[in-house]
Amino acid sequence: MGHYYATGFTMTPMRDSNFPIPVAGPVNVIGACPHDCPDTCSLITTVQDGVATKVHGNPEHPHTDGALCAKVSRYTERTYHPERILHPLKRSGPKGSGQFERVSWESALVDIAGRLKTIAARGPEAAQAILPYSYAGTMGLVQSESIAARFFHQLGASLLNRTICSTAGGEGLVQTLGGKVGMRVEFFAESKLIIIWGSNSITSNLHFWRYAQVAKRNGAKLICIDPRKSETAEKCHEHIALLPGTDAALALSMVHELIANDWLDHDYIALYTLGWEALRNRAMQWPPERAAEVCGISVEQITALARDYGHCMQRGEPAAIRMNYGLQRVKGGGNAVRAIACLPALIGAWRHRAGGVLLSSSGLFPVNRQALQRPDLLAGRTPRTINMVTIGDDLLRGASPEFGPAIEAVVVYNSNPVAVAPDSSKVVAGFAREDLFTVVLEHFQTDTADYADYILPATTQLEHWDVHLSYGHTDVLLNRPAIAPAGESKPNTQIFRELAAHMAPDDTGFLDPCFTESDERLCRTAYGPAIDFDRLLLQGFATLPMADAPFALGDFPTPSGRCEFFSARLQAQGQDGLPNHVPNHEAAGSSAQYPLAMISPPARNFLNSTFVNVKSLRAIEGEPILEMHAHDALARAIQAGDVVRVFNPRGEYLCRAVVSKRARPGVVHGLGVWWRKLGLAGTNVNELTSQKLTDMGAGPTFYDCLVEVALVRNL
Ligand SMILES: Nc1nc2c(c(=O)[nH]1)N[C@H]1C(S)=C(S)[C@@H](COP(=O)(O)OP(=O)(O)OC[C@H]3O[C@@H](n4cnc5c(=O)[nH]c(N)nc54)[C@H](O)[C@@H]3O)O[C@H]1N2
Ligand SMILES: Nc1nc2c(c(=O)[nH]1)N[C@H]1C(S)=C(S)[C@@H](COP(=O)(O)OP(=O)(O)OC[C@H]3O[C@@H](n4cnc5c(=O)[nH]c(N)nc54)[C@H](O)[C@@H]3O)O[C@H]1N2
Ligand SMILES: [Mo]
Repeated sequence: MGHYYATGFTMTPMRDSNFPIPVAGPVNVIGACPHDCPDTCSLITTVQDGVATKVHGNPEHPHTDGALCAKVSRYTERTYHPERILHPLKRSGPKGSGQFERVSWESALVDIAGRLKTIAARGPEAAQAILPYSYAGTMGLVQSESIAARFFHQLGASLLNRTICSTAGGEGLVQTLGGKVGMRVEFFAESKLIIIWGSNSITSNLHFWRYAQVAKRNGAKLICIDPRKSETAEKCHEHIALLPGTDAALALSMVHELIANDWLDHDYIALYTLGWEALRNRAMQWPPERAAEVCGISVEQITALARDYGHCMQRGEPAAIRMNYGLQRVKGGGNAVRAIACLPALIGAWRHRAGGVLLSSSGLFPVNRQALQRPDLLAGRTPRTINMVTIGDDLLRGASPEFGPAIEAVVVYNSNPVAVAPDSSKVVAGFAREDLFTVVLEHFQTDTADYADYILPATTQLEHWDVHLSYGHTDVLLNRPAIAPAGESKPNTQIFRELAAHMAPDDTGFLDPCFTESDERLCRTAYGPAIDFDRLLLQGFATLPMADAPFALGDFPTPSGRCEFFSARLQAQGQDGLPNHVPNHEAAGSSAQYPLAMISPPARNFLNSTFVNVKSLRAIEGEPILEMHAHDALARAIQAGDVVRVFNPRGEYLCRAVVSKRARPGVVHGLGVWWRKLGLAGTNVNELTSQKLTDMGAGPTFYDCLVEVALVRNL
């Protein structure tokens, strides 16, 4: 059975809601995993008589290597889920009641377009009362910000700063290495030392872990730096369980030790870095004793870590660091990433293709966002920007000269803010506003969709076209539709095309041909001539042309072309020009009333809040839990399996306690982003997290959160 590549699928202009679907079978259709995960797997969907029977990992794609995670191998269960939204729905009960009635597409589109037109007709100032809210439900470049972005640009709606995941670390990288750039992931297999820093690779970067395993078999040492003894930490040779938000102190102390022992590549530093003397002075303020105190670990752990790293330099062996975004969801997240990103240059690790650091590779992809998103449609208007992290406060804000108009309408797609945004009680109160008009494009009736005035049924990745980049490898992927759209669902692009058509002719700007560009065309537009699209159509993936060791001879994409230990741009913004330890907003041990630091990293079988409603996966996760150390449990008379109340001034959350060796004293773990309505008492962990922002990138501080925990006696 060959892959179903060409016949009928390509080239002919097609209506986007009318895919040519293979009728006989079985056939294999090549696609891409749409989820917000560094792995961006190449998928093969087996289709029999128009029905997707199985989703496999593509054995021909080197990074996927024929294997998928448990979640996506169950993709058909999600696609054919009995609760899939198949028709447009209009609210029929009170706001938030989750009661809806089926309506036609035409009546929904007429009503929604009418509401948006009425707001926009009051002028450019008032148009900003409309807000798009979207993130990475699909990472596809076409089904995320293409026609949707054009639509909101033409409308003059508020812009959205899409900060909820990675902007602190992203900015840290940009200010140090010059972009979201780094090692090619496949070369981790050749490393002799791999430091897995703020990442639970087995949960959230499985295909990287496969390369790390190859390295381990070839004698590499693996060290994990994570407050939690994660699935990954327990399989590494060493685990350093530092307190949340103390990574910069640890990294600076490593620099201290590299200097003290002269484990430095002086040539690399002289030729390819900027600000060495200044960094040196800074690092000398971080002897291991000081860092040990801040990080809540032993001096020996720090000196041993630095020795392992320094020895690679001495032996000429490649040392690699895999950071992930887990370490930058704290106040000092940007500084932490900067401090860590300085390390490879100090030992000249970049000289080797298996040395250096990788946090994100997304900056390596030559995506033509201007062409996809058409910011020129703003035509001189400069709408305000809303930070998606502070959606709770912003929905509750009245009009003011600083803020502009109160938000009157929100269009949500590819996101579930009521579950994933911090400080949920505010988010819920905001979405519950009677005078807010909310449209949600979704597959399911999520916590957010419960608050919608209209839910519009969107297609899944098996039902639409897209192209992808990856933030964990360096291949472009193509996704072909494998099956016809379920029910009356439509791709996001098509929904915005039809909304645009309903805005015209009142707003003739919506008659621009860019609002009728097909998905297949948009797939070509995304990379322009940078990628051989015909090859992509045939093979499903294409590797970016790039050097094996891109920074072996400096050549960083910074203004100076060097690795910038010192950043003049940061200093010009009034920031510290050097990386430093920036204590958490809510540092462990700083409050007697709320003595426990809570982090809430991903649960393995969910992806953010996606998959929580897939029964077989929820069955593996069981119920919402809080992992805590035996010492902290005992002090509160809590036993394994007890229902506990986790609380702070922002709210409370009921879940089941797991007394666990994964937790260190003083730190508790509220795993996963559960749907509120599938939790124990209708809330989730974000009831406790705050809307406070990071040092750089205006990002969220989900893992910078103090709580107290108490036993619940009657439940
Ligand atoms: N299965 C699964 N895979 C996922 C996701 C998911 O929800 N589920 N989420 C996806 C998304 S959105 C992203 S952004 C990526 C990256 O996802 P991330 O959210 O970065 O998740 P992880 O890579 O698992 O890294 C989180 C790890 O960082 C640790 N951590 C928490 N605070 C700190 C700290 O202050 N310092 C250090 N050193 N470590 C800390 C946590 O204990 C956890 O083990 O993964 C993606 N992949
Ligand atoms: N406490 C805590 N909170 C967190 C995190 C944490 O670690 N702890 N992680 C944070 C991080 S890293 C991130 S990235 C955010 C993620 O936040 P979100 O990007 O909102 O991610 P999801 O919760 O996966 O919700 C995505 C939604 O998009 C929908 N969707 C998927 N594909 C499509 C499509 O093609 N069309 C439409 N219309 N909808 C689609 C899915 O059904 C799903 O409901 O959450 C953040 N929140
Ligand atoms: Mo994320």
